[in-house]
Amino acid sequence: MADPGHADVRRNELATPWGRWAASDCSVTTEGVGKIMGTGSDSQSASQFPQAEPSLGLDSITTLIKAQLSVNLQTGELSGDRIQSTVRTIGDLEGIFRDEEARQALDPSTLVYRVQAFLPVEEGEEGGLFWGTTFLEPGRVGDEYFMTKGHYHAKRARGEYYLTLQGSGGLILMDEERRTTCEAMRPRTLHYIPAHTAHRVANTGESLLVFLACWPSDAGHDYAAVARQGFSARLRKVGGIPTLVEER
Ligand code: M6P
Ligand code: ZN
Repeated sequence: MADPGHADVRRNELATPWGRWAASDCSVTTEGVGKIMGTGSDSQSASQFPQAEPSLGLDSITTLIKAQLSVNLQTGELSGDRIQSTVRTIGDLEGIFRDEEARQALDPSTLVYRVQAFLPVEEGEEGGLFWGTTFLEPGRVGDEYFMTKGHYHAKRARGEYYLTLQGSGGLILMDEERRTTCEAMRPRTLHYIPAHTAHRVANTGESLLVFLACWPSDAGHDYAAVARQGFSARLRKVGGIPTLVEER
């Protein structure tokens, strides 16, 4: 038997000093002081729940604030209230890729990515946090990997976190001096996007790239600044290898 307070990931159970929960039985809520809900007789109130490792071994996390969100930690899929879904196809991404002719040669209905965003407060409201999942398909336009549009935050002094769930890719970051860098994304990599930094993600793998994101509700998206000048480097397949290539 696992030590109390340690998650037995292999068996997908969470052991606590007060009993065990199978992962599928569990959800976590932040309503009031919060409580752990289980379907079995092991249910306990959160006031008794220890701080250590409360989420290890869980398949999903649920939060109840003004609205409810459940995150499937295997697939990234969100469910609950106030979830906004956006789909971007090849046809929507004019002017984003380097090789516009190659983009036009593709079926415009080809899915490039979709985003689910949990917006518990109004967009633009100060003090809230948004949560999202991006599902980015594998593929290329010419030698450039499928990628998100990319944006600065409209309020430049706002950062963001990305956490990769599935697949492999590159997080492309560009500061206001147009210096571009890239961080490798693979399952469980956590990425801190500093304020004043444009960000976009490219899928460099052969399978779906899924990542979670958390950003301030008053950050906003400034796509226009990126549309005007683009990023100063692009992630391209060169000699079979994902390579950050500077634009001339
Ligand atoms: C992440 C977050 C979202 C963003 C999405 C897609 O989920 O950063 O705010 O909308 O990625 O990126 P983009 O908006 O640049 O297409
Ligand atoms: Zn952002």
